[in-house]
Amino acid sequence: MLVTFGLGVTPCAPAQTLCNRTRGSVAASMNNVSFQFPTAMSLLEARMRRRAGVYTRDFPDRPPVMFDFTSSAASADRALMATAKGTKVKALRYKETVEVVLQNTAILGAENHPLHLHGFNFYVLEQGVGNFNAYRHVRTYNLINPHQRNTVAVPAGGWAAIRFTADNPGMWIMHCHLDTHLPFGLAMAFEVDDGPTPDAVLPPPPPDYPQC
Ligand SMILES: *[C@@H]1O[C@H](CO)[C@@H](O)[C@H](O)[C@H]1NC(C)=O
Ligand SMILES: [Cu+2]
Repeated sequence: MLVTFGLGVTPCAPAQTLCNRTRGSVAASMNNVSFQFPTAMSLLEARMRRRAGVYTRDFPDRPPVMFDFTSSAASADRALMATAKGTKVKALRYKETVEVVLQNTAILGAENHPLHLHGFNFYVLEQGVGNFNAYRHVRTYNLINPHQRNTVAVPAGGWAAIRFTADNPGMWIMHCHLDTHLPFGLAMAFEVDDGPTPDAVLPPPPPDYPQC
């Protein structure tokens, strides 16, 4: 996957105070989706109950629009700032190998974001400044002894390539660990299938699990 992330703008919600009616409010997004936390129930509960309408499985593998992600022109381009909202997950098969190139954008200013993945450790294969370029950068991947992490501070205006094996069934959020960026929507989630054996199936919550 190629996942762009950074700041943007969403229109004000009808009842939203402290929002500039003409310009909208600051948001953040991954692949142009500003993550909306579900309110009816958690993602994990919706997965368990197979409840429709809480999330969708259409988190995109690529940014919907390709542009010069880290250029100063992108930082002030109002056409790029608008961000869609959604509660979208990427569905993964059990034990699928996942490579994600995390690409910061300069929209409203490039910034260092510590991206954290729940449920897995990943390998950091390579990182750099500017735009990721598959022709130049894939051959520089460290496939011998890469660092294993659960958080990567992607360089401001740069990128990091990570890999992990989806061997942990469940619903796992990947998000910016700067606390203010999480409600802005700098998040997405992976939905990982159960595996073929009983020890690879996520058990249901215990009967006495506290209710919200
Ligand atoms: C993001 O989505 C919004 C709303 O659908 C759209 O107007 C905008 O052009 C998109 N921007 C990018 C960079 O994909
Ligand atoms: Cu951030």
